[in-house]
Amino acid sequence: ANITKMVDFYSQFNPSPLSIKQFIDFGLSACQRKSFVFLRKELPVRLANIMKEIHLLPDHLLRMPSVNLVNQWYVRSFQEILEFEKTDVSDGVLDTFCQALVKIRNRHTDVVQTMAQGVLELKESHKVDHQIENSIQYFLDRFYMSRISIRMLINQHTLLFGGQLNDSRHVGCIDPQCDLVGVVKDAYENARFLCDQYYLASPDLIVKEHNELEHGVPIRIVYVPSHLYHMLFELFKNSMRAVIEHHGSNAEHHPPIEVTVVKGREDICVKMSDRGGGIPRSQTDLLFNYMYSTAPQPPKSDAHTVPLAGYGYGLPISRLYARYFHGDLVLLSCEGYGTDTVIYMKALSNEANELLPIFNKTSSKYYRASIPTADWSNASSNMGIRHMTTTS
Ligand code: W6P
Repeated sequence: ANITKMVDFYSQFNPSPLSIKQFIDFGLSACQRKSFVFLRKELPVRLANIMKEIHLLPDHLLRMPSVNLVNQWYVRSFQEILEFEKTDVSDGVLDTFCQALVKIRNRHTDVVQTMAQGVLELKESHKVDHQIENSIQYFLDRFYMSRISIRMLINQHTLLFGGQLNDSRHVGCIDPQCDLVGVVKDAYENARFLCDQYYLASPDLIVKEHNELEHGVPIRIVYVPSHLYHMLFELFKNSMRAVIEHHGSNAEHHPPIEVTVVKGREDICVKMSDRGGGIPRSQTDLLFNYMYSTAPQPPKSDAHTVPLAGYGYGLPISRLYARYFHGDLVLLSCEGYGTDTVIYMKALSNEANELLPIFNKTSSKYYRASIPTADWSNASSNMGIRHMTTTS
């Protein structure tokens, strides 16, 4: 059957979101056959759902060589998994499937960079209006979320069944007793290393821990430590840069970055507070805007010219990691003083469900409809002239 028909077929199914609890139960019962049978359907469904959206991208973007390349990777990976659609399940097939997943994961390693390159190509060759910018923001959030989820499925399967003996407490890439403060300190140390290298200075860290349910007991959570690390490392880099640049790298003293880690009944919160001078409220949304964050990489001729933070998709993708299991990442700045960022996570592993984009009529509308902006007053349409308006 031809590829378009198969994509159409699999895109009719909605992806099946799993909770962290289900990932763990699945991993502990560890039945490779069951996992194989689930994935040979679920992976094509998730791939097909997002492949349909790739084709709704603005034409100019779709024609950029980098975007084309990414699209080809998806087509090839989709085809490779369909090879297993109707096979009998033997040990040999299970092994081949694992190898296919590893190959697919490697093929898609540079998707984020390559899409960013495509956006850059578009910016440099065409005028990008608000409508196009909106579609791209909408698409990339969904596209990267889909990618996070597909990689999660592949990682779980290959870690559980890929042959490496499992001698840790981890269930695939999930740590059922993840030491949150430990990950905070680890991310801090690594960001600080970069900060020291670049600025010859770095702010200290103060960590406060509050376990509301079991006072004094160290906080442990059920989570994917690599996702947590990714978010924290990104936030630390941004906070450190703000602090050092606001106070000057020669300053006698830099105010520390304070991290408060809290476990409540429903939420787990990690709040990071810097006194880096903050940013105007009008600029906070821009930090999560892919178009705005797409700048040419500065030349990497020597280590000291690599900026600590502020280029690339670090913040919007960190927010996707938080949202992936129904958490969030929010930023609140007080211009002139500093910035707070909060990572929210679900405290209950059965509430931590994957948040997945689904392709349907509603999602396709976003790529055509213009943004409604005419139902609130705005300064530019209020130059002392009163218009008569009609509702239609
Ligand atoms: C700032 C700007 C920013 C972005 C993300 C995280 C922390 C901070 N601090 O000043």
